[in-house]
Amino acid sequence: MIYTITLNPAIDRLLFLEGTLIKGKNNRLQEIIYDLGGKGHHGSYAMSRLDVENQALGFCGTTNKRKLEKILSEKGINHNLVDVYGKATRESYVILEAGISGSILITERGFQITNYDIELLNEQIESKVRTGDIVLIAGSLPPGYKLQDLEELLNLLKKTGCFIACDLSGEALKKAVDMEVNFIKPNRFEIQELLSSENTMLDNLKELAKKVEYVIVSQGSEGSICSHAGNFYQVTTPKVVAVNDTGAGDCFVGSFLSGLSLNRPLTECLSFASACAASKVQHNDSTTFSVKEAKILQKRVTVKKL
Ligand code: TA6
Repeated sequence: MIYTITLNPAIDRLLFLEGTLIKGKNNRLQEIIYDLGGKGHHGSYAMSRLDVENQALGFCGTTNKRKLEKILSEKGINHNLVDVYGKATRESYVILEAGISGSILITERGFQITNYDIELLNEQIESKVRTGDIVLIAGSLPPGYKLQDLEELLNLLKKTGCFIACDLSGEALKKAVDMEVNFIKPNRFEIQELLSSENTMLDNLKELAKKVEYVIVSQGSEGSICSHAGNFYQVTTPKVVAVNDTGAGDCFVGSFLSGLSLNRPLTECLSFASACAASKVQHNDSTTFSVKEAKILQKRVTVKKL
């Protein structure tokens, strides 16, 4: 079983502009669409699309709970979220300019979490996760959720003997590395910040590989580099016309972990995840990708052992 944990959930509000974003001008909207937000939720979406059993865990504000629940249900995501009373799940703004590739993402900080909420979530996780499960913790930490809380959660997961994947950043990512989780996905800047900006990226990766079983360094349109079991792989991204890149990294992680859970060879997990993300960026919302399209794109992905 795979569990995803989204500590700081979101609802993505996609703002489609009539033209391009210009300061000092009234930038008119053509359309607004709501979509799932939050990195763990997106991971769950990818897994569900790939028919890999998973459950989305984490927090959910009660005041707009119906809105998030509706999106989760529409997307077919099995979930069991801890209610945080009197709070609203944040909205993230994804701005899409007409005829311009990519998106602008603006996020709120999220609602305040109390020790009581954290206890409820930890209890739930403890009762569900078993040896051999995969647990993905993804996205930012909400206000009130301290590094110490993350450490407690990681310790709790370690005790179960599950595979721990973390798509975190900043101090939270550092903590995940210190605690030697099984998977991380820093970008090329984060890996330098984690270790030393004077080292080459590959040297830093070699250093990280001593602590973390799978490290995937995302390099945007240049693809990614993965380290595992003493080997290093350069993975390309098929060239496509990007419409909305929001959620592409999450789609990669969800698809990659799906492949691992099915015991697929690493090179196949990497090429398929890269293809799923390439399919995702061609769609205009935060989640959609086509499995059929990904299978075709996968043929254009190369995975080269370095
Ligand atoms: O990666 C995309 C996304 O999950 C968006 O859906 C958005 O809501 C945002 O990231 C949240 O990121 P954060 O790092 O604040 O958890």
